[in-house]
Amino acid sequence: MKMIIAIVQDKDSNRLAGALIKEGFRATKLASTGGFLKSGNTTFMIGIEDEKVQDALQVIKSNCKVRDQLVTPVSPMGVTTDSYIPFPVEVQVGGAAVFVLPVERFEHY
Ligand code: 2BA
Ligand code: 2BA
Repeated sequence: MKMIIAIVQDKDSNRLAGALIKEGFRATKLASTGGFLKSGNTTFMIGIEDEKVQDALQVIKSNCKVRDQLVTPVSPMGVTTDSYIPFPVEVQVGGAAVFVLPVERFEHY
């Protein structure tokens, strides 16, 4: 058994949750925050049999889009000086950052 941890954009989370249910996968959704953008994203935990991992990854891949997002970097040392003008820069936020972990044991009471 494996645990898929997938961090996706909030905009894709409802569609992904619906698609996982439709395909018969069980999942838990957690509200999370990206460390870099400091904005909300959604973390899916999907406990799954080894042989179904690829199918679940395909569902994630086809329901999550890559998007560009503008971010204004914080000034050096957190202080804005005359010589530092913060320009927004564009970062590409992934469709999904996915980790597949081995599960030693699963109990369901
Ligand atoms: P929920 O996803 O809201 O599911 C609540 C209950 O609905 C489940 O109880 C199960 O009886 C049923 N259910 C869920 N998905 C189903 C599906 N695809 N087909 C048929 N019935 C389904 P539990 O199995 O006791 O799960 C309770 C909660 O534990 C779940 O809430 C979910 O948040 C989490 N969970 C269970 N199995 C999981 C897994 N393999 N991976 C990640 N989270 C899991
Ligand atoms: P955030 O940390 O808010 O990152 C959003 C996007 O900003 C990232 O997209 C990446 O393009 C950029 N970024 C993040 N950290 C950066 C850095 N130190 N330098 C330059 N650019 C940086 P993704 O890579 O697609 O990640 C989307 C979200 O997935 C992340 O949101 C984070 O919540 C999660 N994530 C990505 N990689 C992770 C990892 N190795 N461990 C844990 N969570 C991760």
